[in-house]
Amino acid sequence: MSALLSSTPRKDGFYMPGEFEPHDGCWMIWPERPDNWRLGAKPAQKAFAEVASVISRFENVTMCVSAQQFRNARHLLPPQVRVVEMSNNDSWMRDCGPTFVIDKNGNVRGVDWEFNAWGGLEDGLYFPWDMDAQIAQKVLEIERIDRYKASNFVLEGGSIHVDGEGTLITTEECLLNPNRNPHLSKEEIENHLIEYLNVEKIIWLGKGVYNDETNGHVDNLCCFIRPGVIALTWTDDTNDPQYEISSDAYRRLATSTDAQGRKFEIHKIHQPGPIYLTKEESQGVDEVEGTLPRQEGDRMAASYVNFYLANGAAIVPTFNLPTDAPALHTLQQLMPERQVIGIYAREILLGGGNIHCITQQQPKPHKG
Ligand code: KQY
Repeated sequence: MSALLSSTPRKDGFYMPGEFEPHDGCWMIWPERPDNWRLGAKPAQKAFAEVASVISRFENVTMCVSAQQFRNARHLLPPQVRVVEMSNNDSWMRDCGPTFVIDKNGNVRGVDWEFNAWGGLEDGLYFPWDMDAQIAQKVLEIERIDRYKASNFVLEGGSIHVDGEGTLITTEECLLNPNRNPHLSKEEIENHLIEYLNVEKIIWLGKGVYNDETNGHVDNLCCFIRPGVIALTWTDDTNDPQYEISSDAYRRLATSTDAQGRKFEIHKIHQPGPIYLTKEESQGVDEVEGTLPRQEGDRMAASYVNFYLANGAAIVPTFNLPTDAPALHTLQQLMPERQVIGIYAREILLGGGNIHCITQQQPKPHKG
């Protein structure tokens, strides 16, 4: 069974490990809504299937799929990917899935945050989001993993990164946005992060990637390669609005130390593009009231650092651009212990996120 716990991870000695630590597996949700994914989500489904298929070479993958899509997903996914029926509003497991926490005795538990579709009724990306809000609990029920409910605290998994050694990075643009937790002060938000992720030090960056519809999730801007080592999306073009955003993040990271007192080693990963939505792409999306429209010429929040770390691999979005090869090369140099694999991910980007946003790791608990 999956018990609802009334304590917090910190009180019980549980903490969120770094994504680079060993996994039991990876969770994803199958895309289908035609008001976010063009052409009835067919191209996106192929891209999601490729991501799942590649990750499944390295660790277990479970794809959560609506009843209507079960047969289609089962057909498009390789047999080693487990397909389970689960109602959903969209396909962003990073953000509506559970955050897994572990302890030193080999136990794993899950945190179930409040989810409001990136901004609720004020400027959320779709309505309703009730089925997405139940995904974390359902995943934990399937795995028989005990659950902490972070009531009255809205958080998406993509808005935080941890190093598993006491450090958390996030952005002010997202976590201090009044469309998430207007009832909480910055200090109260920090206290929730400390209690539910058991971190010691929070590093606040300013804004996320330019025009990111998540209000600046940190997982599109930068990430931990390992403790003390960060990959940061970058541009040298001083006329690009991303320049000031990335420069500010660089300055803040360079003048900080982590929870262990280390200075960060920061690696710049040059951004793709800029990439803009084409007329054909825009016309393929069913425009409906209440969902963020997709318009020709919209600049998309493309970044190579929105990658997923699987056991022994890094699965990196690519865009068929000249910037792909240098990004993959730099990431491979930074992670010689992993196979760095690029997947053409424009169709995922068109939905508003990328490979990290559609995946959620379940850590392998370890003893001592
Ligand atoms: O990037 C993400 N973490 C999620 C993006 C959601 C976009 C919904 N259209």
